[in-house]
Amino acid sequence: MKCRTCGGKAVVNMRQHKLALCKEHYLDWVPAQTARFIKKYRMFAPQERVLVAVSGGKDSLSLWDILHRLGYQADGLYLGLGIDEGVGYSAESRRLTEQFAAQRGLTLHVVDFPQTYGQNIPNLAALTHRGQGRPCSVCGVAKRHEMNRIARDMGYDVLATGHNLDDEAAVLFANTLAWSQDYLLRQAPVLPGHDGLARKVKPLCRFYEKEMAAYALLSGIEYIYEECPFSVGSTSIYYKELLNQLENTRPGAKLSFYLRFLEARESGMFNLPEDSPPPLFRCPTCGQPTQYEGKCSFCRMMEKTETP
Ligand code: Q46
Ligand code: ZN
Ligand code: ZN
Repeated sequence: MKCRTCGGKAVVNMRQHKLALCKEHYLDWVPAQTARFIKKYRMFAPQERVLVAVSGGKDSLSLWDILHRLGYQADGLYLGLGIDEGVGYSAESRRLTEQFAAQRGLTLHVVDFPQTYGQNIPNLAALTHRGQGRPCSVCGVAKRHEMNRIARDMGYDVLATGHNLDDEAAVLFANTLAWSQDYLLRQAPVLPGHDGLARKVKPLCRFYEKEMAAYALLSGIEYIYEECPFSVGSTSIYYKELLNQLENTRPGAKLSFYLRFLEARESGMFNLPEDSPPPLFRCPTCGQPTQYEGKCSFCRMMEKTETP
């Protein structure tokens, strides 16, 4: 297999794009495509300050690397969830993230939940009796709250996450099975900011997971291979497997599922005006935007952990 650009030996063959590239040209192709998606979906302008949510995994570290290589002003935010018991997941992911930032001289903000709020995420879930053994819903509320808080307090224009095509296609599949119009409407490469809510962007949303793994590997990025132990057995992993089976027999199916959805969404298929989201309220405790009047879900959750 030969590189389409230089005719040298290809190391990556992307059947879905009918494209094979050598290492050098693959490492050029990924950032060039990312720059194209950032422009196409109007994610952010060159002078805007970007906060990248980094977990220590291949996608978020690659995203940070790409934005840095493209010359964007991108700083990192690492959230220490305190998921360590037996596995040391948080400790290792933090070490690799800090190492990545130090090697490139990048600015990294760290919020450690046990230190800042006195509880790790599994304990928070147990104390609030949410999640039935899986702390993911608590984790999601906490992460969203902290990401928005840091973006707002530190004056970032936009919050970027490393969601790839496999992530997006799995969420889309779940929302389509349930025909959840609200969720379908909220799934897009860019969610505009409003009422104190930071703009959110997903610059990697059109890259297959394996493309990002190849990028991280070929760029020599050291990342944590293990997923969070609580992701094992999740529905989203099951949907990813199903979509991979489909992709194996029909290369490109995953990408076309996602892109056709974006087109349908753009054409107004879901019948709700995207640019007029419902106005948000302000949480009286933390000042963050919230969907309903009164305390935000994070503050209500934290209240339950206080001993009377
Ligand atoms: S939500 Fe659940 Fe993830 Fe939080 S507890 Fe782990 S698996 S990290 S994306
Ligand atoms: Zn080449
Ligand atoms: Zn609040």
